Amino acid sequence: MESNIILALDIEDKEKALKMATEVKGLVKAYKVGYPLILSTGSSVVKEVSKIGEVIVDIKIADIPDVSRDIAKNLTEQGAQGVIMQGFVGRDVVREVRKEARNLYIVAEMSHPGNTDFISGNSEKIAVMAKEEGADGIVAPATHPERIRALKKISGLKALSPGIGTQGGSYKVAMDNGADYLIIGRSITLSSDPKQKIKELLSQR
Ligand code: 3DU
Repeated sequence: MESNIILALDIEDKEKALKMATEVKGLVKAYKVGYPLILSTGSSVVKEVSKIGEVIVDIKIADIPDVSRDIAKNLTEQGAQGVIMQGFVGRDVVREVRKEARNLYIVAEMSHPGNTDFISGNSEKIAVMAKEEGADGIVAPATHPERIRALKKISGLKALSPGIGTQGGSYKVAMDNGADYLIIGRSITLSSDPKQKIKELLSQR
């Protein structure tokens, strides 16, 4: 069975990140590359990781439509198989990014406490928009698994769920609530045996 784990490569060192990616190759569905790795090593790291496996770039694009589209184009040209953007910026931005992203994942709701300040009150509308604008999936929090279920039902899209392990969410509970892919970082990357840690998680399926 194909792995449902997306490894968040939040490692601020290119050699370490590439070594980690190589070590767990075959045990993860994709690598998520975000600000920590890109800002410390340069965006060409996207291409380098993409030689090892599928890369989803998570810089949570949230700019005006034209700028957001050009960011997505740049990332796609560098080898990103998918990009993650914020949904709260609105439909016009989503439409432009959709033109340049191979796979487009839209953050509907987040895993941290401040999510309830502004985002969660609009997350259902974001999920509907994601569906209407042809996104490939939504990002929904494993820290609130009932929200994965609700937002997945509303959107009918695949759910990518971060917040497992270090942030308190559970791999099994997230899956039981409909998560299709589990975004996991530190509980794997900081483990003394990342491969074994992934195998333990996958054995809960
Ligand atoms: O907590 P972890 O180390 O497993 O990392 C989670 C990753 O998922 C991290 O890269 C973060 O940027 C991303 N993420 C969230 O944690 C929460 C969200 O709502 C969206 C993305």
